[in-house]
Amino acid sequence: MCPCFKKSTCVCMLMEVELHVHLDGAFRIKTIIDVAKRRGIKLPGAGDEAEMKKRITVNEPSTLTEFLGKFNLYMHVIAGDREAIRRVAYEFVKTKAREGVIYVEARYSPHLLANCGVDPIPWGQEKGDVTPDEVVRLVNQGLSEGEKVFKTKARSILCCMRHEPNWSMEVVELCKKYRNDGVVAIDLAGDESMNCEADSGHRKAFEEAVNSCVHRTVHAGEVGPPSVVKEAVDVLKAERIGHGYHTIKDEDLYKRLLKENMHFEACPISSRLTGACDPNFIKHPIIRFMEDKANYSINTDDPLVFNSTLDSDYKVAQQYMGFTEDEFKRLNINAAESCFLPENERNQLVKDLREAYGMVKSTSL
Ligand code: PRH
Ligand code: ZN
Repeated sequence: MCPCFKKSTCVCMLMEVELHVHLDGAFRIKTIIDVAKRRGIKLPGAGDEAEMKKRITVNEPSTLTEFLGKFNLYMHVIAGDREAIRRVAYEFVKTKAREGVIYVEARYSPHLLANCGVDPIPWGQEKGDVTPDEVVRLVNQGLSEGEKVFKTKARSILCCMRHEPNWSMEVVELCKKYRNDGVVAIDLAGDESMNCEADSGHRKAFEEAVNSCVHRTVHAGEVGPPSVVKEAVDVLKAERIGHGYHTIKDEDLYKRLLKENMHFEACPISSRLTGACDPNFIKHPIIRFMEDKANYSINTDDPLVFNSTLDSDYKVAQQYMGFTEDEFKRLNINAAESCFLPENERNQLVKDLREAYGMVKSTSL
């Protein structure tokens, strides 16, 4: 991303860290069409790329529930197909490398990409033989192959889904099993507007995560009230908050989280299109985060569905919210400091960014 925003071929690329992006919200349309052809799956709009894009993307402010419905249009194409799952993970890293991202944490639900060992089998798929466990192995392979080729470090976060508390214990067990193979944390995603209070299935899973030292982030305060954020922090022991915009409605909670240096994973374009925030960007809560020097990052969330890139999210912040190059550097350093890598790798990432931003002298000189 070019911090000067003026020259399309500017060489002053800003290195970025992205912490909140859903793998299954970042598939390439071309890949969905390709895989559908190979598998003989009929697509809406007869698989025409422009038509598919029109149907899948949300272009005007909508609701979180409606937005989540978009996944129904394409998930069945990729789910349950080993080659496709590995491919989307590999391509994901390629896309992020092109955007200037040096470290990314990709999140997804292993259950939503499986066609066996999951109840109910999602997306109306026939029962097959791809389990959530194998999904994790396939994604790990795709990400690590991508990392080798494109040099962007990629790790993953496994999502529990608010409407499927029975899956959550297995999610945390997968986090433990694959902690040395690319999985860095657990998340709770899905429709917060419908399942405000975390079910005991999620609570038990997050308790196990705490006991097993698995890092934790939770989608909270995206469309839901501050009480969901409070529950995420106090009950689920979240170390980062996915979105968290509505925290600012509870001044005491917000001040407390500022003091505790809680990291907010903000996603500006997403928050407008899901109706999470006022559609007028000049009223966006991340302006408050910026003014208060809060610990937050800027992320895409679901670039396929929002027809966005990390660049477009940064541009929105620059054009409508008064973000400066210095603030972009600060928030990326915050992201690096709040990432879920082991300490030595995290410190190295922070150091690399500082050097790239000209904030410290390179030690190799
Ligand atoms: N808020 C809540 N859930 C979201 C979001 C948004 O940030 N974006 C994606 N998801 C859900 C989708 O159902 C997706 O299939 C799942 O998270 C796992 O990536
Ligand atoms: Zn999300």
